[in-house]
Order: sequence, then structure tokens, then C-alpha cells
Amino acid sequence: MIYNKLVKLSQKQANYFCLIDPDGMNPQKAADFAKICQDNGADGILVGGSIMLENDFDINLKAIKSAVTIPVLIFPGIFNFVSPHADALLLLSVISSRNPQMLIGEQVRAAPLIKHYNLESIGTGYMLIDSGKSTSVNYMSNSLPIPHDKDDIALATALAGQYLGMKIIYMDAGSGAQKPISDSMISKLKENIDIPLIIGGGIKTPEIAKQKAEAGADFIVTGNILEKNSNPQLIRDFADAIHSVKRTI
Ligand code: 1GP
Repeated sequence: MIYNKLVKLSQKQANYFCLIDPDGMNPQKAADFAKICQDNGADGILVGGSIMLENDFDINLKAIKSAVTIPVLIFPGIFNFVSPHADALLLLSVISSRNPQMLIGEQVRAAPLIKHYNLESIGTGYMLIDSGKSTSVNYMSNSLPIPHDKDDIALATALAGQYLGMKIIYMDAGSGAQKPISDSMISKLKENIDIPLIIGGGIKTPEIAKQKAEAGADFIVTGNILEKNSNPQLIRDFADAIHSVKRTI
């Protein structure tokens, strides 16, 4: 099970996920990019985005999966992204939202396909945090983010997710966020929840990534920055900075 692998990784050190938005990419480019991520230290590949203008998700996912051996996880911005060509699907419920479609409606639509493909599904409490500007995911999910400085609300939301049986919390400032999630919010969650914590949105440098890992992120996600600069050395620098943060349990 991929989930067990992720838990083991999170007990050892902080880890690095590269997010690939496959919309409009050609399969060879998607596969090559995934391989560069793996070769430079990424621990997993997330595949997804907020919108799909080209109908190429499946074919790109398949190409990515065949290029790497690290876990390939579907990160569904919208839930018509169910495909058998992944190791697992992060089945998100946007628990920061009060929009029923994002809390349960999309998941009901996705569930029969997940069953059909016998796809490992990882119940994920997905929390949007305000980042200073409206992000695609705010707009597409029609939900208000949790205020940037309300650590207590974020903690209560994450605990609710955990008590509801979710297996992982993904706290996201949204792709291209002006400011990433604060260290204090990350620490507050890390100190109080027992399930792995993914942090993403607006993480632009290896130094910031390391800081977020030290605050308590078990998995750091970068997306945008690699779209702008896919220099393998930058990926290596992110991976090294993040992996330097060890966990003692
Ligand atoms: C977005 O957390 C991811 O959902 C990554 O964000 O694109 O800003 O790195 P960035």
C-alpha cells in the first residue's frame, strides 16, 4: 500500500513531492520531467491541476507512471481525474469549505470509478489557507479559505478531518500563492495531529521549503516554480534542503 509507504517516509524525514500539471503537456515531456524529478531526489509525483483544457490527463499520467518508480499520486483538482494509471489517488474532501459539492458531492461521483479501477484511495482532508490573493482552487472550489493567521481554526479543521478518519492532511495556500502557509500554523498542526501533513502553495526556494519542513511539514509540494524553472539542479536543491530535516520518533 502506498499509504503505508508514505507514513514510513514521514517517520524518517521530511519529503519532497513534485506537482505536475499535465494539462497541455505532451506525454514525452511529462514523462521526461517526472524522471528528472525522480533522478534529483523527489519522493513522489503528484499529478493534477485545477482545470483541464486539453483532454490529455490519462495519457500523460500513463506516461509519467511508466517513467518512474517513485509513487505517482493523482491530486484531483476536479474529480473527473480518476484513472487507473497511478499508484494511488488523494481523495480530497475540501474540509475548509462549506460547499457540499467539494465536501462530498464530487467524491460520490468519483467513488464508482475508484471501485471499478480498484485504485488505492487515500482519504485526504484538504484545507485551503488564505494566501493574499484569490487562487484557482479558491475560485474553482467556490470556497473561502481559512484566514492566514487563524491557526486555531486550522487546527480545529485538521483535527475534525483526523477524527472523521481521514488519513492525511493537505494544507494548501494554492498554486502560485503570494505567501506560503505560516510556520506557526504548520507547527500547530504538526504538534497536535497524528496523521501525515502535506504543505504546498507558494514555496519558491529551497530555503523556504526547509523552513516549512522544520516547522513540521512531512511532505512539501512545489508546482509553479518548477514550471517556470525546471533546472534539475533546482529540484536537487529542494530535495536536499527538505531531506536534511530528519524526524526522531
Ligand atoms: C498547489 O500545493 C500546490 O496546489 C503547489 O503550489 O504551484 O505554488 O508550488 P505551487
